Amino acid sequence: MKKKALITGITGQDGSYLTEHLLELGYEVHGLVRRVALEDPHRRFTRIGHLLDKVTLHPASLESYPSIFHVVSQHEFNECYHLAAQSFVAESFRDGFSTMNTNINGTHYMLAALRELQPKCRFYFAGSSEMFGKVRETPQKETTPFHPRSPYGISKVAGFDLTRNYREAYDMFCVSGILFNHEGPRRGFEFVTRKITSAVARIKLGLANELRLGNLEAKRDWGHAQDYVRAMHLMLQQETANDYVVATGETHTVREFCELAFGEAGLDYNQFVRIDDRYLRPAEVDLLVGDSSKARRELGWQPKYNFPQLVREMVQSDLAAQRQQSSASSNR
Ligand code: G4F
Repeated sequence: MKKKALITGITGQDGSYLTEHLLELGYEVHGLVRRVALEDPHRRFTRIGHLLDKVTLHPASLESYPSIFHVVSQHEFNECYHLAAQSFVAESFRDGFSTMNTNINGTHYMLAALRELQPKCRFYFAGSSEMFGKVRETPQKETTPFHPRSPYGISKVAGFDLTRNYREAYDMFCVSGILFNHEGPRRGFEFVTRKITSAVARIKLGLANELRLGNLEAKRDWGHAQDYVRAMHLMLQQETANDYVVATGETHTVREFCELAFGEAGLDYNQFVRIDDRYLRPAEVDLLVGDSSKARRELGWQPKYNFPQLVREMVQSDLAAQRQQSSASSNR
């Protein structure tokens, strides 16, 4: 019997990599998507366009319990990966209310529907290193106290607590992955890594001459999303439900990312990067670096990509895409 997985956020970076991984493992994959996305597949399904004939998509909204209840009542799922969220930290400062509504209620609705209809379905919650915020110790691990610094971080702490509460109160197999930043060529353009690598490509091809950024000294533990989705799956294959930190254990500044990314294209970042106060945050998370020894020991997980490989792949992919776009428009 094929295992059935339900993924919320299937159209995102992690959702698309996780879908590929589960399909390779022989799963039947279902995804929860907004109805507007189904009506605009060319624009909304760019990351899963190549998978559309291999997955089943269901319209539902994280803001509507009945729509989630309906999907969960239609199929018997073995595993549910709840990845969907308003995940851009800067946006959560602009509209904390909708971030909280979507992220907290959405998680609660998923858990409540599963408890009601399929309490045996294993549940994965996409926790975040943003929960550590103003870090109390370095590196951060599963026992490090949370001190979130943004509405987004607060919403993820609430989701983490909800997940643990369903595990403890209803004896459900519910786990949280505390994932540090994870990137790749499918990363959204609003996040700093992709903002940098896409700008490098435009600058290299003479289509732009500067890149405006905020805090260059912020430090992040950046891994590759393809590595991190393997950890999500492994967490749901364990005998007992447990939470895990997933991280590389290395930290780099945004400045270092710039240096490497521009260098990959033979450019000097000093000539192009400008500081713009608009990209500074009201409260910053200065330093993140994770200790994933529990995941490595218990899940047997380890990343395949290192930092320079991640940066290289992102820059090369953006250069190729930009070249293709430029030649397509010059042929028109
Ligand atoms: O790429 P970012 O926007 O990611 P951030 O805030 O660390 O959050 C990401 O990782 C979390 C896991 O730890 C996820 F939970 C979350 O959903 C998201 O995926 O910013 C990284 C750093 C920040 O310190 C930011 O202040 O880069 C700094 N930065 C400097 N200039 C900038 C910019 N970030 C953005 N997005 N844009 C800038 O111009």
